[in-house]
Amino acid sequence: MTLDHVAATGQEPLHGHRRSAPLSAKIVIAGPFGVGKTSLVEAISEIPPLTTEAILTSASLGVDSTSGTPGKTTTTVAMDFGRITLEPQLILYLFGTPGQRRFWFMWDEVARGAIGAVVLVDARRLADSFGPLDYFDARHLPYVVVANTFPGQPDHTVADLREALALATDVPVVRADVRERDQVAAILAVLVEHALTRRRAPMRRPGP
Ligand SMILES: Nc1nc2c(ncn2[C@@H]2O[C@H](COP(=O)(O)OP(=O)(O)OP(=O)(O)O)[C@@H](O)[C@H]2O)c(=O)[nH]1
Ligand SMILES: [Mg+2]
Repeated sequence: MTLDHVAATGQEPLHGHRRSAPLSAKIVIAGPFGVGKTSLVEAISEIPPLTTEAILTSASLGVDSTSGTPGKTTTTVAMDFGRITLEPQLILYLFGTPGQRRFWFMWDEVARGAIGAVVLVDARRLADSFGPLDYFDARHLPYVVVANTFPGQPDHTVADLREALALATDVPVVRADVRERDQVAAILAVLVEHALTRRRAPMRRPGP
């Protein structure tokens, strides 16, 4: 993705003012409980990330299982926030959603004004991601799907994941370990590219 690419849309899609000023955009990091949203923001943020972690209590036992992530002791109760300068002239503000269902009412606030979303999935429990995917489909917000790397996960191909999650053909699907900064940077680049493509699409006219 280049800034010429941004300018080529002809509609100043991000929140920049002048060609010489950095452009900025808001990105949502979403997905079900414990799928790695906070880990992603912490891996890439160039500022100390703002997190709102609370200790998991017995109240969530039987509702949100940590059996697949035994090291997890906290959960996000409001949001995560981080910033990354993806290119010298492109700053992304990352907003992670809370994963527990009882906090999903916050998603509208967290997602407002975003150009796109990263939807994390855990291949061991794909059905948990249907709600988050439906959320962004209903709002026509572009997203990329990231299958986070967990131990003991089934060896799904990207094609398998696309079919199992009933994704549209243009939705990018990648497998990654979101604790790895370089992998997160690549995911965000794919998302920005995808969001720009989706913004251009309505302006396309049939050829002669
Ligand atoms: N093996 C493995 N573990 C991961 C990966 N990403 C995150 N984890 C671990 O899985 C857990 C995920 O925790 P979080 O990053 O808090 O997940 P979250 O989606 O923010 O969780 P909630 O906010 O509670 O919904 C942590 O214990 C991480 O250390 C990964 O790619 N591989
Ligand atoms: Mg979290």
